[in-house]
Amino acid sequence: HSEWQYLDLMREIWETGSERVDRTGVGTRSVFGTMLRFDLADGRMPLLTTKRVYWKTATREMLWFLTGDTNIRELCRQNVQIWTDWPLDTYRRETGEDISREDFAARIVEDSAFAARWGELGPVYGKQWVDWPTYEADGNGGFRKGEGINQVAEVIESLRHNPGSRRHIIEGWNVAELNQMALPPCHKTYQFHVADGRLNCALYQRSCDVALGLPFNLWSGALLQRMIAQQTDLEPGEFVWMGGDTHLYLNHDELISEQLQRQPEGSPRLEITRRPESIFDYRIEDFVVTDYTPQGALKAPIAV
Ligand code: DHF
Ligand code: TMP
Repeated sequence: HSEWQYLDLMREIWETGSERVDRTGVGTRSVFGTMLRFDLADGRMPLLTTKRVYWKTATREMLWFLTGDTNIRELCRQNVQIWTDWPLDTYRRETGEDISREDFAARIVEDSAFAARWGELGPVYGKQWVDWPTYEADGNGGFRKGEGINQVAEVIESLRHNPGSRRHIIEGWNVAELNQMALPPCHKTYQFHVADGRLNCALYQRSCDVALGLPFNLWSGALLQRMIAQQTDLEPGEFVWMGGDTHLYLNHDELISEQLQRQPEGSPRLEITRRPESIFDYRIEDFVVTDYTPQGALKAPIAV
């Protein structure tokens, strides 16, 4: 079962990882340079069965990336709270107000001016993926903004017209704009590859929270691959995930010991029930998961 790769990685990090102080102050055990591989044939997806993974939440996030949006308002509207903690942290620090997460998310939804002021993550994934900024000479020795680059649309074009290319890349790491981002991209580079009529995808993730982030990242990366495969009339091939600093937070100890006692069961499949006009026209109803009967949810605190 392909999920053993995830569990083995978790065990290896917990048992042999180097303990290091990290940005959040929580502390991690970490190994550097890791790889997991999943075959997406027959609709199979890297969706963990040893705990419940909220794949609809992750799917809503992926659809939100594809719109180019970088404000959490649309996510909060759909009751997706996976990005709320970072703007909330900034709000609490800057105003000194001890607002609850629920009240903060409600205000983001109700009050558009509040959302514009406090809900913005900066030029993160969505912006870089579909509207990477360019600059051009204004003729007076200065520069003006040029038209943004839609990397997602361009990769789909290049997969259709030049499948043999080794340059099918979507990049999130815009060096010039990192300081404006709430969090510099973790899943930073996607590369696509066509061989034998199949679309392969490699994802490089510079930093990985194995207990909370990785289950989402595996699902979402494979989901993007499936949508692009559908749009380019290719069969889904292999999904190769590569991690830089691959870590477990020390305060996830209970989740880890519980999850490592479980065994993978069943192989969930994803059906995409419609073929939208373009990669930008998918809706949440288009995705149906079958054969998913996960073991119980496991909660753990996220390091902000
Ligand atoms: N920071 C850290 N420290 N770890 C992350 O994984 C992370 N991920 C981010 C932003 N910053 C991060 C974006 N992705 C959850 C999952 C993914 C995610 C953010 C948060 C999360 O909290 N998952 C919980 C609850 C899911 C839910 O309530 O829907 C989980 O149990 O999977
Ligand atoms: P860092 O910017 O200091 O590396 O912190 C980012 C943390 O968030 C780190 O624990 C990795 C985690 N993370 C994921 O694992 N997956 C994600 O998709 C995101 C956004 C973050």
